[in-house]
Amino acid sequence: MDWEENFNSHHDSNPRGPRAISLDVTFTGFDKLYGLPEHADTLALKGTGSTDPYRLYNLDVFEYELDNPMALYGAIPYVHALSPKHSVGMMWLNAAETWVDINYSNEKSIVGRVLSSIMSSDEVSRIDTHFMSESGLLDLFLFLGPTPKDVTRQYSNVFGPSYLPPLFAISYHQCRWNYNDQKDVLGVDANFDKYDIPMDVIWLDIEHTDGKRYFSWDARKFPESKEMLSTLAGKGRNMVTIIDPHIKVDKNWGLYKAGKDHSTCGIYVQNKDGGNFEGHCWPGTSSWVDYTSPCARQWWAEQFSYDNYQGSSPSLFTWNDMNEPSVFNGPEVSMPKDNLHAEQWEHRDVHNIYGHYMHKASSDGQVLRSQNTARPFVLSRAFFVGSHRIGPIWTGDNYASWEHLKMSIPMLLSLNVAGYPFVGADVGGFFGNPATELLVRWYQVGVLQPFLRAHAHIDTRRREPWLFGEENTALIRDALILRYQLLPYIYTQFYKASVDNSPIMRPLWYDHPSDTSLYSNQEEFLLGDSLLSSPVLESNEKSHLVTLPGPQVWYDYHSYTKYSPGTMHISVKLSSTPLFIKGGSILVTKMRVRRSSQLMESDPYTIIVALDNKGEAKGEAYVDDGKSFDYKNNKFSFQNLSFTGNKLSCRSGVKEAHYKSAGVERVVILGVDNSLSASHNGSPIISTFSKSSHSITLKKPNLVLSDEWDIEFS
Ligand code: NBV
Repeated sequence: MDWEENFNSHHDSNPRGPRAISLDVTFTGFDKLYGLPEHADTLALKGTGSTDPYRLYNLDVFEYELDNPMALYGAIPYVHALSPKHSVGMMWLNAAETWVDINYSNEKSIVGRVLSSIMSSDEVSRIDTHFMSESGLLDLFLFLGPTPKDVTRQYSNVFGPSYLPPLFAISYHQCRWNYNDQKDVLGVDANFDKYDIPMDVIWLDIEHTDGKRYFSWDARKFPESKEMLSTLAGKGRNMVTIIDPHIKVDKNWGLYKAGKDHSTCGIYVQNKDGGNFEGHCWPGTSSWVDYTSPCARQWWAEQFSYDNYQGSSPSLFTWNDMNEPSVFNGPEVSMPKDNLHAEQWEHRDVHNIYGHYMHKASSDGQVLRSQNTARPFVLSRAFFVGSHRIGPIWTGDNYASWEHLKMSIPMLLSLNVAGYPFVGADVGGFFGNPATELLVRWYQVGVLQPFLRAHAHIDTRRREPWLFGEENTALIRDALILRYQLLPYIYTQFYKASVDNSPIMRPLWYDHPSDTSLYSNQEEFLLGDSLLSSPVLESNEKSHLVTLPGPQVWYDYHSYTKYSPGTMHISVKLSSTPLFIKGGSILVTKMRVRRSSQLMESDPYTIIVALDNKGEAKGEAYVDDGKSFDYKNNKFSFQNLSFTGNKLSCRSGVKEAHYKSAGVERVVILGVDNSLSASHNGSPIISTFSKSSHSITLKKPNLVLSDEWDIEFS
C-alpha cells in the first residue's frame, strides 16, 4: 500500500505506513491539568473542544502566537493533574509528533459515580485526555502522589533530578545578536564595571564565526579570542558562543570533512535514499549531525577539546540553537520525516528527542575537555524528557511586549511543573524594542526566574542597562543586585533540585494544593520554597494586587513589613519589585555585591530569619566551590538552620560533607516585638532592634556558615 503524502511543496514517502498510537486517559476527581510544555498558553491547560489539540512537535516558530496550543521548540509529554486532596503525574514517553486533546467536565463516569458516593459529593469533576503520537511504543509512567511534592519525587526517581549548574550559570548573562567584535565585547564588559552592575557572562551569536562554521572565529572581528577570554576571566567573567547543529557543506573545511569521512560511523543524518541529507540554514547548504547516534555524539563531544576548538578556553561555554532541528527549506522549517538516523530510525520517530541529544553531546564535550573536573554549561532551545539533567533551556524568540512578559510566567511554570527547573525567557524580549518601563519591569521579573539572560534580535536598538538614563540604569542595577544578593538562596534551591528535582519556580498551588483559588494564578510565583514574587506586569501600575497564600504570615523582602495571608492591594512605583518572604523560613544571602558571582566567593553571609506566628523558622544553606564536581566527593556543606525556643541553630544536614564556607556577617530576625540580647557560647553579640520594622539585626556574630553553632536570645 502506498502511504506517501504531500505537504505544500514537501513530500513524505512514509515507506513504513501508518503506525500511530493513541490512548484515552481520564483523570477522575481532578480539577485542573498542568504541564505539556512547550506552549505559549495558560498555566492551567485549557479544554481543546474548540481549538486544535496541544501539539508537541519541536519547531522553530517565527514570531509565535500567544494563548495558542501550537507547537514550539521543545516537548515534554507530561501532565500533572491536581485536586485539593490529590495530585498525579503522567508521562507519555514518545518522541514522535504528539497531540493531546483535553476535555474538562463534571459529567459522571462509572468511576466518578463510585467516587462521588465515597466522597459524599454530588459532582466529581473529570478530565478526559486523548494522547496521540504518529509512531512509537506505548510507554506510560504514572506518578501517584498524593501531594505535588510526592509527584515530583516519584518523577525524579524515574527521570532523574536536575543538573547542578556552576554558580555563574545562575547569575546574570548579557547576550545580543550580536556583539560585533572583540572591542565591542570588551567595551560592554568595561561598562558593566563603570556603571557598577554585576554580570557573569557575555554571549556571542552566529556572527562571531567564520561564515557560520561553528567552532571557529571570524578572524577579522575576533583575532585574539583567547586574550579576550582571559580579560573577562580576570574579573571572574565567562563567555558563551553559539554552536548550531547544521554543518556547512564545505569540502575545504576540516570539520565538515571529518564528519563526512568518519571511519566508524555515519556522522550526518541521511536522506530517505541513504545519502547525507543536505538542507538550507545559516551557512547555506548544510548537513545535520545525527546526535541520536552514540558514535556521532562522541565525535561531536571531541570537537570541544581545546585542540579542536581553536581559540577556546576553560571559561568558554556553549549555546545550542536551531536544534529542533530548524531547516529553512524543510517541511514546517524542519527535517523531512522520512530522513534516516542511526539504526535506520526514521526522523519521524525521533524528531522530538533530536535536540536533547545535541544538548547532551555538547555538555559531554565540555566535561571531556576538562577531563571531568568542571561542570558544563550549555543552553539549548529544543528539549525533551530528561533534558533537565543536562542544562538550561530558554523560551526562544519572544517579543518586547507586556503580553510576552506576562506569558513568560505560565511558560516557565509549566516547564517547572513538567520537571524542568532551569529555564528562562529572553529578558527585554527578543524581537522589537522594549519601552524603557517595560525593560525595567522585565529585569525585575527576570531576576527572580531560574535562568537570567538579556537577549535581543540583530535588528533591535542596543539596550545594555546604561542606555536608558541614570534613573533607569539605577533601577536595572537594583534588580540585578537583588539577584546577586539572593544567589546563595537560589543556589541552595538548585542543589535541592539536583537531589529530588524540586521545582525552582513554582505555581502558588504547588505548596498550597488545597487552596483552589490559586489554581489559575499565573501572575505570581514562588522562587524556591521561601520567596513569593508578585511582579508588576502592567504599564503605569500604581496599585498592585497581591495574593499571599495562608496560613503563614509573609514579610516584604525590602521593608520587612509583615503581612497576613490573603489578597490585597499594595501601592507600587517603578522601583518596586514586590517580593515576600514566607514566615517560618530562613534564607541565606550575600549583601556585598561585586562584579561577578565568582568574586563574591569569600564574602560573608547575611542570614534572614522570618518568624512564623509561633516565633519559629527553618531553612537550609548549600555551599560548595560553585564550579567543580568535588561536591560528589562530599566537598560541600549543607546546613540546616532553625529558630525555636529563642535559639538560632545551625547544624550540618549531611554529616559526611565538608566544605569550609565564608563567615556570617549579619543575622536579621523578622517578626520580633521586643529587643532581645543575643550571645554565642556566652559571648554577647551586638544587636539592634528596630521598632518600626519589628526586626533585630545582629552584627559580626563571628561564625562560619559551614560550622555548627547556636545563638541564644534572652
Ligand atoms: O542565532 C540567531 C538567533 C538567536 O539570536 C535567537 O536567540 C534564536 O532563538 N536564532 C534564533 C536564529 C534566528 C532567529 C530569527
